[in-house]
Parts: sequence; structure tokens; C-alpha cells
Amino acid sequence: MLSYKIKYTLIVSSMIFLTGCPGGSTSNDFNYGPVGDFAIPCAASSQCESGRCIEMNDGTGCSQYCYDAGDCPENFYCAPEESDSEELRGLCRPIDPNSVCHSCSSDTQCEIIGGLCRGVGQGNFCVMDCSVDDCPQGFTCTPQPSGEQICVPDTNDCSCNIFKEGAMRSCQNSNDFGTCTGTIECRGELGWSNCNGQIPGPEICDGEDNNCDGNIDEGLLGTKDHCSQCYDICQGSGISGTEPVCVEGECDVSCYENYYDANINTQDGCECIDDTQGAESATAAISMGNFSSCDFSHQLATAKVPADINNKGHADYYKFNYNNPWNCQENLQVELRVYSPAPQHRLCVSSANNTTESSWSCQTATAGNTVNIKPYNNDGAYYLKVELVNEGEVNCTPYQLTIKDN
Ligand SMILES: [Ca+2]
Ligand SMILES: [Ca+2]
Ligand SMILES: [Ca+2]
Ligand SMILES: [Ca+2]
Repeated sequence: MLSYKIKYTLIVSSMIFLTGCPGGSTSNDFNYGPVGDFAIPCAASSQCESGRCIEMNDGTGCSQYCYDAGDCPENFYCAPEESDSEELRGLCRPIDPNSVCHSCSSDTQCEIIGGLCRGVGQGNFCVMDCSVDDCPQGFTCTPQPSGEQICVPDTNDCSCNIFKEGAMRSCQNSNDFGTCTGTIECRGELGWSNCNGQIPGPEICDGEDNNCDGNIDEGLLGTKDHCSQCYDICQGSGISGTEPVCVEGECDVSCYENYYDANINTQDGCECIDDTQGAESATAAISMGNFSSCDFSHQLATAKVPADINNKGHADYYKFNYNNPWNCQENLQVELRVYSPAPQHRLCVSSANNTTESSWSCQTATAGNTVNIKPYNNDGAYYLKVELVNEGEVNCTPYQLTIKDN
């Protein structure tokens, strides 16, 4: 306080001398040193102890003279005043938070904070000059190679400093799995917070969008491992001829060739396997043998034409050779017996050496019944076909086929 008094005296006398205007009110236009009305709203300088009414925040307020920032309250800096006096150093002016660290291209843009336009981090920003002044909290006076001393934010990032606390920005977390967005918040002199967005990860079935691509559980939900919901695993893996599948959110099985889900139960997969006794076409027909006796009977009991609701097994084709060297008066006949609960079967039999299917004789047998076809007794090759009549009817029951002459 004592030094203020001394300086004040020196300043007043200097001012009087310099202005060449001694006496009058000029010598009392300002008072150097601490005041009791700092920042009190004012309309004119004469209302202030210091004799200075300046712009402050939203209006005008009384200020005070200073030597350095230590003479000014927090968030005020000691702005140099134009004077030829060595003693008159400056006036406490509010630090404009919008001007500190504001992007700039020339020093004149930074005059409001008595600063300079200098490079900080990536770009040029208004920084305060600390050659005569202290830096505000959160800034460190940093000598430059040029000899200047400027207030560099402790964050070394002008986008976030103590004056910008609470500022928010969007941010991204990216890796090989994707990019997730979030926000970062300026924590004042501590700098930006970490991005609060989630870390992208591989998509897993959990009801969340793990890789932040906007889709939840994509590529997983609706598959055999997550069919109607996550971890609803479709059964059938490990069962021969069976592939578990998920169709529109419902588990099903896909059967390999010659395998059928004839019991409409996916739990045991495609449990019905076709036999290999009947061929798939007349030309490939499998021979049942050569018959020439006048009284014979040959039976095939284990063949079947399986079917599930999606697929019907191929028709079974057979052939046999018949000759009648003794002119027996017996009748050659082919008999098909269908057991319950098998669906309708059809039996077709050719005449001797006739491979044209459209001319074969056919009969349809229902469950529990038997049908007979008696071709003419000519010598030659005979062809047989056993097939299911309707699509969509399930079956895994063997039929009984008999060739006889009696
Ligand atoms: Ca996703
Ligand atoms: Ca997910
Ligand atoms: Ca089954
Ligand atoms: Ca068959």
C-alpha cells in the first residue's frame, strides 16, 4: 500500500508535467491503487474512485489502475495504458473469454485482450502478452524464441481452456470394427475429456448395435444360432443328413439329398433315409431278377418312397425278365401293398419290353390296401414304378412289392 502511495504521487506529478495542464480537475481525474468500488456499475468516470468507468461484461463498471495482473481481481488483466509515464502501467480490464484463444490472423484482432496473434497447437490464436502481466489461471507465461512472452493455455489447446469450460463437441471412436460417435466436454485447464462414445466392437447378439453401423445384431439375429431371438439355437447339428436352418425367425431343418424330415419333428432332424433299391428312371431301373417258373413269388419289402412336407422322394423304378417256356396258364401279376399310415401310392407296370411310361398300366393304393396289375404273359423285360401320388404328404413307411405267377 505504501508503494502505491509513492507511485501515485509520482504519477500525478508526471501527468501534470506531461500534459502541461496543471491545476484544474485533471490532476484528480484518476486515483492510482486499489479502490472500494471495483466493478460497481457506473455511468461516468467521475463516479469512480479511480476515475475510470470502463466496459465490463454486460455493462460498464469502475476499474482500477495496476502494475501487473496481481493488482487485478481474477479474470481481469492489467491492460497497458497509453502514457509516457513509466509508472503508469495499466488499467484492470476484464479478460474477454471469447477473445482469449480466439482464432486470429493479425495482432490487431487481439488488442482487446492486449494480446498477440501467435501459433498455439495447430493454428494461430489470440494469446495474452505476459511480458508485463501475469497470465490468468490455466495459462502459463511461456518465453518464445522471438523473445516474446505469451500466455499459453496449460492444455496447449486453444479450443479448450479455462475460459471454455463446459464447451461440448462431438467426437468419434474408430477402430477396425467401425466408428461410434459421442461427445467430449472441455474441463477447463484439464483440457478435453475423453470421448464418451462407445468403443466399436464386433457385432454380437445382445440387442445392441456393437459396431455403431445403425443396425442391431445384424447378420446374427435370424440365423440358426440366434433364430427367433439371441441364443435361440436351432437343433439338428450333428444329425446325419441334417442341416439346422432358421427360416423367418423359426427353426427348421434342411435335409440332404435322400434324407427327409418325415415325422415333422426337427428335434431328430431328417430321420428318414431313402433306400437304394429303386432307381430314379426307367432306363436305370434296377433288376429284381429273372423269373421263368410257372409258380413263383418274389417279394420286396423294405423299399420306400419317403417324403416330408417340402420334398417328395423319387419314384422307384425296377425291372425283371420273365419267360414262360412251358406255356403255363398262370397269370403274371405285380402287387403293391401300402401300409398305414402311408399316403397314397401309385403302381405302374409296363407290358413286355415297353419303356414308354405313358403307356404303362397304373393303379393307386391307399393306406392298408393292396392293388394288382396283371400284364400280358409275353416273354420279355417288364418295368415297374412305385411313386407317391400327392406332394406335401409325409411318409417313411416301406411298401411291399410282389411279383408272382400263380
Ligand atoms: Ca451393428
Ligand atoms: Ca449386437
Ligand atoms: Ca425329424
Ligand atoms: Ca426308394
